[in-house]
Amino acid sequence: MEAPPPLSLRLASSSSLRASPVSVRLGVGHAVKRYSRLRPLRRRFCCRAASTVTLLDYGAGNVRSLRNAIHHLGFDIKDVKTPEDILSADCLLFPGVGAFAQAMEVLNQNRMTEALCTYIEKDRPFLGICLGLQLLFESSQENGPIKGLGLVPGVVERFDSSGGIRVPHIGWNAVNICKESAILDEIEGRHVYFVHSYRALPSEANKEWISSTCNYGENFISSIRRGNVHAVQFHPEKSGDVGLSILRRFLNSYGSSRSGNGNASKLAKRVIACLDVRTNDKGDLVVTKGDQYDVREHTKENEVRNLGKPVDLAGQYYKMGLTSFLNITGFRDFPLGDLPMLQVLRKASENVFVPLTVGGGIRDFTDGNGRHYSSLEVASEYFRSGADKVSIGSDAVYAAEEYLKTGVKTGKSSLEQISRVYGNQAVVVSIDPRRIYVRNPDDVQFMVIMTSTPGPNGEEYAWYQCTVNGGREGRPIGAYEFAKAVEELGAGEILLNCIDCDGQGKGFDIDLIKLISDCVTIPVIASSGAGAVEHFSEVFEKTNASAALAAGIFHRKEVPIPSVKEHLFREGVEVRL
Ligand code: 1PR
Repeated sequence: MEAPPPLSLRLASSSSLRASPVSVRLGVGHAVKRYSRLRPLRRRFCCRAASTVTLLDYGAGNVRSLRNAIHHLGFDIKDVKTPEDILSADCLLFPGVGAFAQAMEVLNQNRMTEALCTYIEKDRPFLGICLGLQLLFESSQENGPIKGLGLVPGVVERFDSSGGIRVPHIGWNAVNICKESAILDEIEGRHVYFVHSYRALPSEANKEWISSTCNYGENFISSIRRGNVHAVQFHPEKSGDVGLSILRRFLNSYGSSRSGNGNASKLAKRVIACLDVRTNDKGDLVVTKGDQYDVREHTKENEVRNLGKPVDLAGQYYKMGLTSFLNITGFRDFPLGDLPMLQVLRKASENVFVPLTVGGGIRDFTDGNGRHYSSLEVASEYFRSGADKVSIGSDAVYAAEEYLKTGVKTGKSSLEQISRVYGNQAVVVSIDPRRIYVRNPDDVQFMVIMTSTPGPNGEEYAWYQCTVNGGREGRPIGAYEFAKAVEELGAGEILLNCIDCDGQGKGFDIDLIKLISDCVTIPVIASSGAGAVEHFSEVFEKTNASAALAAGIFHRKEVPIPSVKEHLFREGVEVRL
């Protein structure tokens, strides 16, 4: 398999993948002058006439979702290859996923910076998304300070988690429209999808630009607009129908409007459907479901439990919520050789406009021909195939063990490599712990808790042992120690499974989820054991989980996702309906 191109405009491939750490030392003040040269509002341009949208894809993260959304809305795409492609664009989209420094390095290396500024200063139709908004500001503190395009006054800084908010800001949140923005007319009271750790704050100097703010511990800038120049911090291509309407309005340059009538007011709790995917004995890729991780039917044939086709189920879940794909045998396969899984992802992402997380087998790998692949290459292929976030399981356990032994961040682990290039918001760590009962807390060196479900011999204490390879091998590290270590190594979110509860339908392991969600500042997804809608309100009531995941009850259609959301709504839990 040809090495994926490095983080650069999809011009020509080159040999080495690793983006060299960059930081451009910032001289103060000169950037500010730029925006004052912006010409005042003159006339509104229209993309519809063009029907071809120019896309500035600098190769980081999941731009495939935006491509799918643009095609879904009936437009063709022209990729930027030269600065002239920017200047001659009728309508330019600039999606930015990943890290600020890398993005600026690629723009500077490809002489795109000047062209981009000129295009925007000419008030040409422009829509920046996420990093595509942040790069318009003077600079960012992300691995910096790093100089930005300097078109909008202000510095992009990390959310302040000292007040207890979890960073990254991941999930569905509401925006407050503060000026007529044309493309945002329909989102008042609706949830849109955010995934970021850095944000720009409103100030006297940039207030004329701001079209909406969002509250997450503080009011930050969620969109700007000036004339035909728009940019949003959230991801319209991942915000379901509301997001598609924003893109449609920009591409159709506004068109008819109707006001939003939602209930959105703050960051919503997320409900996630998980598809555990593997090949069955016939070699077909199926959605399976473990019974405490045992995915084989307890029949004479002992087949792999088959609960449906991945793309079909993903398509069904799209309308209702978020989806995760876990390639549960990725630890023994080589993911880049597992074309069926990549094809499933590409196919599923064509019609799924909510975030997709994909995991399984992400690690450095040497194939049968002795060709070495880095975990960054594996993750890049998942992102290019439509993943918004990648989930790392076994490889993160080994990295944490090494880190706890040496106390040194080598920067070489898959976790560190991928979060450095794509941003920690794109990296989930999946934990597969098993509950181990002990008579006395001093019996083990790991964090032990008083358990609310006594052991088989009445033990009152338990610790949670991490496992690898799909629960097949226990490791000398506790879930508590592991969670804290991976947060330090760059994880942006934790998917907290529980082997004991998996597929049991008796509810989430509240003890475990409370232990972990109280010891990290990144979002935690509760997983394993959901059997009824009440289990979801219970976990949000009793723990600081930011999301709750289920599999069996959704695949077997025992509990429809909408009924979970309606129940949570009735219980006063903010959810995206
Ligand atoms: O270790 O990086 O190759 O990743 C492998 C990934 O596959 C990990 O995320 C690991 O959690 C997952 N995995 C491996 N083996 C299994 C298995 O089931 N035998 N499934 C497995 C993990 C657990 C949950 C499940 C919940 C909810 N799936 O995601 O969906 O327990 O189920 P429920 O609602 O029915 O109770 P690597």
